[in-house]
Amino acid sequence: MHLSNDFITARAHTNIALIKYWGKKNDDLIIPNNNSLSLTLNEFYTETSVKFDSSLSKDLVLLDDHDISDSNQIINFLDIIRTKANINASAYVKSYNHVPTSAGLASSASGFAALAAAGSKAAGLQLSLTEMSKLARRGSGSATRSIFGGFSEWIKGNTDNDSYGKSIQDPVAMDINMIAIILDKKPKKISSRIGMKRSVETSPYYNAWTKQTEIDLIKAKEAIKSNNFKALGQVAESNSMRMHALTMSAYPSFMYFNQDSIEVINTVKNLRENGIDCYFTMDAGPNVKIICQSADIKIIKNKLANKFDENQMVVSKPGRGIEFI
Ligand code: 2P0
Repeated sequence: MHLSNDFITARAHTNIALIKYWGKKNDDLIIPNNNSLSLTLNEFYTETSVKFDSSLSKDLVLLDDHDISDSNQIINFLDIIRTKANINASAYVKSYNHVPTSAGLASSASGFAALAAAGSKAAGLQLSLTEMSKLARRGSGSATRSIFGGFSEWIKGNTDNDSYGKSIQDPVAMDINMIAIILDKKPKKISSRIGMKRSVETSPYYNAWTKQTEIDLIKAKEAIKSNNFKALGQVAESNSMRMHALTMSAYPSFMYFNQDSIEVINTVKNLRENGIDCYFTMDAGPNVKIICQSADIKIIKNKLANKFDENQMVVSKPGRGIEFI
């Protein structure tokens, strides 16, 4: 393989699932139990530069200028790239998360997507987007979808070779925004990796989840195809609550909501009762993302302004897929 002499830099945007990934059938290869579907966002992204250098004695990994070279998840991922490229050299990785007003939404999705793109190219591999997506998946499941812009789907598959992301629609045709309501920047107490495993192993509702999610996915894809914002919002909100029901029905039970999350959810429902077409989705933490159309952003932010600062309400639009810069 021909190693690049210079750093290779890639940018990946994070994504928020409208139909969630929650549970694996293979923990090592990160093969999920169900397909998922997401919107890549323009405001949150990671830029990562990688160089493989045989004069280095070990991998050096900097995230926002902090040394995180002891991260097993990243070193293992670099090993996967080295094996694929048949090289031994250690890597120098410099990564920066770009999140407005340090929103605490930096995610492993944009991080591993950017590392897969920059790392594979720096190692001399020339991967297609599908192959890059399979590689990103080995770092973190949600990264599979961040290779693509707009709406993308992660096809669950069964093996390392048939579990990958694909573009559903990019650029996005409908007017769709996500307002991330930043309620807590602290790392979550129960990581999604541990939380989803506990849900698979102990929630009596887990089988119902996988069945229902197949139905939700069909509805979401139809809504995207027919440009139906309302139908997409409705199914995304229901699917998110079904995912959270798995945390509450696990043993020991756990919850990602806090009091502010519930307040934002109730505000969204109240706005809807008053004719504002908006929906919510939540991931493995208390932050709520409000799904809305451009004309309603102002009224939604105003409604929340008595409780939250302007910099706690970050508006995103659809973002682009992986880019080399
Ligand atoms: C998703 N989440 O579809 C779901 C919904 C959070 C809630 O993917 O174990 O960091 O690295 O594959 O991708 C977050 O989990 O988990 C996630 P791993 P990941 O976006």
